[in-house]
Amino acid sequence: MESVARPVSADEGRRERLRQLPRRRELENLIDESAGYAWLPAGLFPALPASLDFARKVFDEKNADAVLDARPFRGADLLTGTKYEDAPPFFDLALSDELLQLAADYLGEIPVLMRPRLWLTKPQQPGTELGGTQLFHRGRPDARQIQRQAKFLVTMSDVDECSGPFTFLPAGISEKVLPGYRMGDRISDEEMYRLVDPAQTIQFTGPAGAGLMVDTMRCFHYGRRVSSKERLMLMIQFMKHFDAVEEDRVERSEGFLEKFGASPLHQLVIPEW
Ligand SMILES: O=C(O)CCC(=O)C(=O)O
Repeated sequence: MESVARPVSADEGRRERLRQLPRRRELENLIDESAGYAWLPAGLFPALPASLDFARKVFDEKNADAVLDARPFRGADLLTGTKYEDAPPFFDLALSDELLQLAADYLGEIPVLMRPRLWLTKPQQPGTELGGTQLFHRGRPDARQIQRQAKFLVTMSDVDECSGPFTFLPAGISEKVLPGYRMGDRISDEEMYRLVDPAQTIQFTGPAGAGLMVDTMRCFHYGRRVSSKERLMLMIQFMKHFDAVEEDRVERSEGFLEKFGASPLHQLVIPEW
């Protein structure tokens, strides 16, 4: 009987490709599945210094005119990378072998890059009520179905307790508290700390250039409770192809094709939809 090859689905193709990724031994098994996060070891990301220089330049150019969101907790997106030309150094970091290895291993397939963002948050009046992402949450209210993503946060300024550090609970703890939790909903400290010892929260502080990979779908987290020192943060996130929300997708542009057009792997990371 004639055998007919079963067509390979897009997602299967992405899983198969995992084996062809360029790999660094030091990054193998960096992310503990039950924790849902990992600190990025300093010195292993050759594309990072250019991102720091670029972020500083964007900050110097835009800070004076930065329009903060009317809601004090939002701060400003100083830059949103809709295409390669908007922020080549951020895209070079996002598309680097090192970040792709970590994101792909965690998601179990060659993932899709979503729009990188440069966040600026500024001190707010003492006593201002907390809101939005300043409250514990996981997932996103506009896409509650998404269960997993790989988010990279890299400090572009020195961040300490006064600059509203990103603060989170490991996935193992997060997934056990609040069994009826609806993804994207906000939880007060009071409610969370009735269930969890505050000592179990982890704060992401560090000098400019420090990095964290965290699954914000699995780990409860908050940030931006800035008391006295502004914070500049680069956010790069990857999703599974199936989950990649339309409004955060990156456009495939001339600049991208010039640099990565010959790489079938990178074509999957910024696909043509
Ligand atoms: O800016 C922060 O530290 C919080 C970010 C956040 O809530 C998120 O990435 O989902």
